[in-house]
Amino acid sequence: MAAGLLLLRLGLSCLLSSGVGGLGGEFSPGHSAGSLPAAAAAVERRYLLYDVNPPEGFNLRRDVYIRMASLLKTLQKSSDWALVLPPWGRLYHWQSPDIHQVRIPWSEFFDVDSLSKNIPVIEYEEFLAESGGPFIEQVYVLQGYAEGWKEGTWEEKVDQRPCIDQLMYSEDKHGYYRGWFWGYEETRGLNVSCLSVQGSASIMAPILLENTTARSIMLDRAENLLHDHYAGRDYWNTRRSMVFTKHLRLVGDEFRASFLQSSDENDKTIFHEDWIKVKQRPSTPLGGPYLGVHLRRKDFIWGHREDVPTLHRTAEEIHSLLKKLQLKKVFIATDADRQDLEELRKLIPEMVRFESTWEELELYKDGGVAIIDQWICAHARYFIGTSVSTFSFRIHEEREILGFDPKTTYNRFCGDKEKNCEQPTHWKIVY
Ligand SMILES: Nc1nc2c(ncn2[C@@H]2O[C@H](COP(=O)(O)OP(=O)(O)OP(=O)(O)O)[C@@H](O)[C@H]2O)c(=O)[nH]1
Ligand SMILES: *[C@@H]1O[C@H](CO)[C@@H](O)[C@H](O)[C@H]1NC(C)=O
Ligand SMILES: *[C@@H]1O[C@H](CO)[C@@H](O)[C@H](O)[C@H]1NC(C)=O
Repeated sequence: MAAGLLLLRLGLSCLLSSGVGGLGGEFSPGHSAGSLPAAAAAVERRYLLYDVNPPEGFNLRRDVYIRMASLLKTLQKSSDWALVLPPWGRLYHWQSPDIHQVRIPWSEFFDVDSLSKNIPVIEYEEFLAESGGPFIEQVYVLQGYAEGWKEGTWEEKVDQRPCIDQLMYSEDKHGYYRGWFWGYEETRGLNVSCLSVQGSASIMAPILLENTTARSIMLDRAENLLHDHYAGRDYWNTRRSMVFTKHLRLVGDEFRASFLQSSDENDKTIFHEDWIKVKQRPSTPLGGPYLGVHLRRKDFIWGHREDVPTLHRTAEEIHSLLKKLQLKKVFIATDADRQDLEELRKLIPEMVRFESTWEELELYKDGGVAIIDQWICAHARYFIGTSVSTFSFRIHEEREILGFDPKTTYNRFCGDKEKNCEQPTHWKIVY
């Protein structure tokens, strides 16, 4: 189960076929830019849109963005494309009541100028304005192969196939397709069809370039595509371009200063907003004088996973780390429910948390609060997270970008009775 889970969480194909290291490697499009007619440059730009399976959370979606960005880079080699940023909303975990949490533009969470230095991106509302209305010419719903794959015979492929699951789109009386479309009810799809895919994101390039002339193409269930090259330079460039929006970073920094005696100057955590100018790993920072912890609870404990510890065991581990690291403070980011929080407070009286007021929550939204938590964990002297949580993975990456010693980053809690408690993999940053 663990390998399958990790596969989805990382979007890696190489975990499936042992010994084939080059799988999911760089893709070369069917034809080079040079073979295109000269007039191609004058053709209007085309739009790539995408969405992800509704139950998937914020941090897996951030990973799918990286996969789509590499597809876009492949498309760019042949013609002019822009990636349309799928508005945030209706996420299963964003359940704070009475707060409007749909149609949230990316600019609420990420610095769009920084994203633009990696690939051409536009917000959905810009797409509506630019493309002349709420129409998406072609929707491809991505799915696996009904017959599955045969063990050991991994090949990359994509084929038009009948839809396996019930289509989440329905035809209206004008023959247009209606669907979720990120909460934009007026949006219509002109054509919806299903594609079975097995492979990395860029296997879609020939289809988008050669099999359709649609100017706007949406890939739904885009998480079915894997990474072109996980943790390579292209991956890290896209990851580094995903700079959190400034106001959220500032809230995190103010919290560090007020409650954790932590400042960039003292901690030697230098963050360059203009990521493109950073050409090498920064010198190793010290980090703030606190232990950073991410405790994923909720659905991670409902399944009684053996790699997730009890709160009692968690508290023991935290206290032993504080002693070993000679730290007094522990910052805890968690999705724990009220009851768990009360118990945590008893077990770890020195716990520091970012607790937002209703007004703050309304302003930053659940996604913003999660980012603030991640930002604070990313600046800690030492971090320990939860096994196979993409929320924790994104903190690893943020610390890798800041240049932390991997020993202080790639750590996770072990289940109370876990025998082989393998620690997270160090994915080394590449510039
Ligand atoms: N503020 C905050 N929110 C959290 C924390 N841990 C989990 N969450 C919330 O719960 C969500 C995590 O659950 P999911 O929706 O399953 O997905 P995910 O973001 O891909 O992350 P994982 O499930 O942990 O792999 C996050 O997106 C947050 O909204 C935390 O430490 N702080
Ligand atoms: C794309 O076009 C090629 C050539 O016409 C065809 O063989 C292939 O089946 C098409 N693929 C899809 C997914 O439509
Ligand atoms: C819809 O798209 C599919 C895949 O490109 C194509 O085979 C089909 O002919 C299209 N249908 C219409 C009505 O255009």
